[in-house]
Amino acid sequence: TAAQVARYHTHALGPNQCCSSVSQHISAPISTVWSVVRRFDNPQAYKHFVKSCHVLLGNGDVGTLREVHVISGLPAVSSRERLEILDDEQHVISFSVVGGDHRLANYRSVTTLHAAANGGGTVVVESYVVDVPQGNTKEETCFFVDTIVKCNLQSLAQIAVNLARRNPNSP
Ligand code: A8S
Repeated sequence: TAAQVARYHTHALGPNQCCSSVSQHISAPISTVWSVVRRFDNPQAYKHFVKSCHVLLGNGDVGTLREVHVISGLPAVSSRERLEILDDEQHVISFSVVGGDHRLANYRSVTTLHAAANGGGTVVVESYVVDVPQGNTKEETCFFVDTIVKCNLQSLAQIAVNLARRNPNSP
C-alpha cells in the first residue's frame, strides 16, 4: 500500500502549481467502491457539484473525453476532462482537465483504492496537482480544491455503504 501510494500520488510540480491529497475510509468492500469510482461516464453518481456529464469521445477506456457541467454558485460552468488511467486490477483512476470554463487549469487527479488494514472496508486516496490561478495563493487554491474533493469522497462513502447494504453479495 505505501509503495502504491508513493507511486501514484507523487506529482512533479511546476513553479506555479500546488498539490494536495485527501483520504477517506469507507465501510464498504473495495469492489463496491470501485464499481462507483470507475465509471468515468457517470461522475454525477457521487460528485454532487456535477449537474450533467456527456461523453464526447471514447467508450470509457483511457483517452475517453467527457464534458461536465457544474451546478450554479461555483466559479465555473463546465470542464472537459480526459481519462488518463483506468486500472481495474490495482484500482487506480486518473483524469486530467483539458479545457472548459473554470479556473483550475491543468488540473490532474489520481484516485486509488486500498483494502483497509483492520476492521475491513476501503481507504480511498485522492491527490491532485493544479495551476495556481492568477490572483490566488497556493493555500487558497488547495483549500478550494480540498473542499470539493472532501465533499466528493464523503458522498462516495455514503453511496458505497448504501450499495453494500442493499446488495451484500455483489459486486
Ligand atoms: C473532481 C474535482 C474537482 C472538480 C472541480 C476539483 C470542478 O468540477 C468544480 C468547480 C470548479 O471550479 C472547477 O474530481 C471544476 O471533479 C466542482 C469545474 C473543474
